[in-house]
Amino acid sequence: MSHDPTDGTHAHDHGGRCDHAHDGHAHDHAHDHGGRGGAHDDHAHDHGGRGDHAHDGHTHDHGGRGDHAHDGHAHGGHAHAPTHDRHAHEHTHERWIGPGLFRSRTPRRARSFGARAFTVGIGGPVGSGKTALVLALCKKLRDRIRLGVVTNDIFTREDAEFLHRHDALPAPQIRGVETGGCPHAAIREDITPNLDALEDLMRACAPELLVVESGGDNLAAQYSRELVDYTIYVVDVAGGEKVPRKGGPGVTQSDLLVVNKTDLAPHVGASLDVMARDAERMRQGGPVVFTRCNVGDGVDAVIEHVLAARAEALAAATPA
Ligand SMILES: Nc1nc2c(ncn2[C@@H]2O[C@H](COP(=O)(O)OP(=O)(O)OP(=O)(O)O)[C@@H](O)[C@H]2O)c(=O)[nH]1
Ligand SMILES: [Mg+2]
Repeated sequence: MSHDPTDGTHAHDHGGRCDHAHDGHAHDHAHDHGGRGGAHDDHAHDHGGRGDHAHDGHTHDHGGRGDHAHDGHAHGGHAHAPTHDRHAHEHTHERWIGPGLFRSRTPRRARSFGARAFTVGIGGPVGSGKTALVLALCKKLRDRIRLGVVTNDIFTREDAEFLHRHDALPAPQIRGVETGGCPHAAIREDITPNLDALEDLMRACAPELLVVESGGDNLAAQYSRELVDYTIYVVDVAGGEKVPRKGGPGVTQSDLLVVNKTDLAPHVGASLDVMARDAERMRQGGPVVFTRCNVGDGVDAVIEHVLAARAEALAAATPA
């Protein structure tokens, strides 16, 4: 993105990946920021979407976080510094008033699942056990339903390679995306590489259930509902008993919270009862599953939640 502070206009490049058309308009449009590059209260947009969002004189979706002021110029979750290189994603972060509530989280979008199967997003902090959960899901589900998996890493395809090495699925059913920048941008604001990978998988193997693993990130990361139909947020006990009560939208608004590495509780002085109580309170009773993903414990309960959500979504699917 370039920005001219003298006249307050800037054009968006979105890291070079958004040169695609958005329902008839190209996304490298210029905005007039009224000479100060600041208040965006006259327009907004959802950079998570590449399809059906309308720039009709500037409606936009900031991910259900409600009205907020844009300092600098924030786009769907983070405020950009005035100069941007392709991947030097220098930005300051927007302040949210709160982590949001489970019961008022953005609902799943009604859609047809022909072009892209029901999609589950797995997020969570670095090393919490996301890939271990993906592997366990693959092992337990692959004989029941055709799966496709997309992993995200910043500069490698390490997680995809790990899944290949452990024979999670036949090789063509696993793709790795190098996000090149903030992992949360790839699941929220600039989801095109992930959507492309998922749609490629559909063309190649027609999975009936898709899983996309985010790169490890912080407690504020959250998936766009345009990318995934169901969100799982994985935290781990080793991060400390406090993690569920610290909140963050992943903890409060994910469809399912997974608390992994229960075996490590005695080693870090964590009480699973306290974590369960805090999670229950923070999530207004939303579902929480305790797991040991590396050995598969608790993963059957995760599968039940996922398959129930998929069945519900398919029953409500719109025609293709
Ligand atoms: N003790 C224990 N270790 C686990 C468990 N689940 C995963 N691990 C280990 O934790 C480490 C990190 O697991 P990953 O699955 O790679 O974590 P991740 O969230 O995918 O990590 P990133 O993708 O790098 O953010 C690995 O060494 C796993 O073997 C568990 O339930 N208990
Ligand atoms: Mg991983």
